[in-house]
Amino acid sequence: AGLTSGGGTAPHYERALEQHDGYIRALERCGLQVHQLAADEAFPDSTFVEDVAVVTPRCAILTAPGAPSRKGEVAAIRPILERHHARIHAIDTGAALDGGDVMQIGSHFYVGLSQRTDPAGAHQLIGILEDYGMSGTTVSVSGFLHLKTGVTWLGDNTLIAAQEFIGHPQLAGFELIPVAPQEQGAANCLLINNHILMPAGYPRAREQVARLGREIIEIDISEFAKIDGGLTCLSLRF
Ligand code: CIR
Repeated sequence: AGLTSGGGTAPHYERALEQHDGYIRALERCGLQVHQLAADEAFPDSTFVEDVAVVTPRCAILTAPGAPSRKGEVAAIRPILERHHARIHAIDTGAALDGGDVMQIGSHFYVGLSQRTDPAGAHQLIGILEDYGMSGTTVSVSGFLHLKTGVTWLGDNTLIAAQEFIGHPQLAGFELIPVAPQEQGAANCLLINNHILMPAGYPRAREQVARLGREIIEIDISEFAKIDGGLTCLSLRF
């Protein structure tokens, strides 16, 4: 029952659970320890846990989700983050910021200005990051739900990017792997250690990403994609 921009079929629940298990196994294969959170039945989009917090090595920041139906997700994540992070900040509820708009590359954070993140939310986040010696810049987003729906980091100086982000002035200086319009879903990849998690079903993008020499793990997340979810959205990594 999550939010969706498309009018397609609803996710198949049992299949979604299986795909979620597959995602967890893939994270473990990358060497991560996974803390699986209980389902929060009050918030159907809460499986997209990336949107409610930005976790950095120096502090964690609770966001202010841009979708009204998702604002209540934040309260439940605070005590969980407190177990792992001593320094927790929060974006003011009057502003809007979704974690899906935050692309971290080292100590620099690219923050998408999208339907879900406004300039006030982005600038608050960047201010907090700067207090900890990190930095951030904004990137305008028009054709995607979030920045990372259309562009993600693959390590070194490389991004995989949908057309909108090719030649984007706020992302200058990167080597870009362009995804074809019919493979747009491939732009949301997830680099973990030396592995790249890719959504299954995008052979052309896979071939290009393979040239980077990292191990590719393909994961079928078709049921989450039906409600605009990608690989990054389903976890918080730290
Ligand atoms: C939403 O519209 O909020 C969810 N159905 C999808 C959120 C996807 N999250 C992400 O890209 N970080």
